[in-house]
Amino acid sequence: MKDKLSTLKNSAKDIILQANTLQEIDDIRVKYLGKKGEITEISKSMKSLSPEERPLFGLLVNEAREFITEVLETRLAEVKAVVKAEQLFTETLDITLPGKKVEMGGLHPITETMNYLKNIFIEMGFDVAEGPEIEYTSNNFDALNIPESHPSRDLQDTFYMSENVVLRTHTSPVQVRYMGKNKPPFRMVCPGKVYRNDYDISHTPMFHQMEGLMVGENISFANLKAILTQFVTRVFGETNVRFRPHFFPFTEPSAEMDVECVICKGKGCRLCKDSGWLEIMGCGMVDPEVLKAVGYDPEEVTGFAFGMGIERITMLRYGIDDLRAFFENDVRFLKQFK
Ligand code: 2NM
Repeated sequence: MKDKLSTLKNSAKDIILQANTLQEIDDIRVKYLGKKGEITEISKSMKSLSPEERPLFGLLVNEAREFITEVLETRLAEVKAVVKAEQLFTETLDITLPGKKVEMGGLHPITETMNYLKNIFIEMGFDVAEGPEIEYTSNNFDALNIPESHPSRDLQDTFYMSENVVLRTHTSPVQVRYMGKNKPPFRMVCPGKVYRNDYDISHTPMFHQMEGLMVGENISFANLKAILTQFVTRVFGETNVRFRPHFFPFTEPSAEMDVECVICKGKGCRLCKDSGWLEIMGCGMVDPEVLKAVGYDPEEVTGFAFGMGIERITMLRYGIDDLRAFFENDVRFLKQFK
């Protein structure tokens, strides 16, 4: 019996040392130590032994089981190490390969232009204010001297939320609110979205504006011309400008400001409709009625105001000839402004 166990141990050891896979090792474990394994079978022969012989036999069987277990475990660790090493070798990844490219986004040309224009005014000492896009008619029309009968108040031109509430049709209500909270002297601009019920090749129901306002003692049309000429020079470079008389309900006198055509430099072309000039903003001296409406005394302070469309200026800056490009958000278009 002792010899039989000794033979079993040796043959088990030989087989185990030749095992090369986790599966083989497990099969060997079952073959020797499993429920129907050889060690189990041998221990069954205990029954046929005399009581005196049994303790020694038990000791030898246990010793054989422990021996085989230990050899198995040692081999198992070796095979696992080999499997791991193979894995590390075959499953390497080349960290020098270029990664998947994540494209950076960029600002929309309207946003970028708005920031650019805003900064020019900030450098000239202007404050920046924003306000709600849903406004009272009192701020959007009444305080701005726009009469009840004015066509811009028409349902056809303005989006009404209710009788007294509209989507602002310009950013001027921000200036009305600003004048209610601040005392002159001040200079401020208000960039933002505005809404008009108008939709065709050259109009979108939402567009962007920036308006400005400077109020104080003895603010004059000369100050208006100086500030706006400086501004236009910063945006378009050294260029001729002109002011044409115009009418706005909220300014008196009022004017439109033109720059020499950026394409033909005044010679006349398709863009400027052969006039040599491009209209870029409206402006004027704040009407005394507007100053009164916000509680200022027009005998003490005067002011100038102006307003421009951001889409139009962006188109002139970048030579974009179709307004719709701004709203389609085709990445091939947007990418060009990164
Ligand atoms: C324009 C043209 C001329 C303007 C006037 C005011 C206010 F609030 F002071 F009355 N804000 N904006 C103004 C004046 C706007 O846009 C074409």
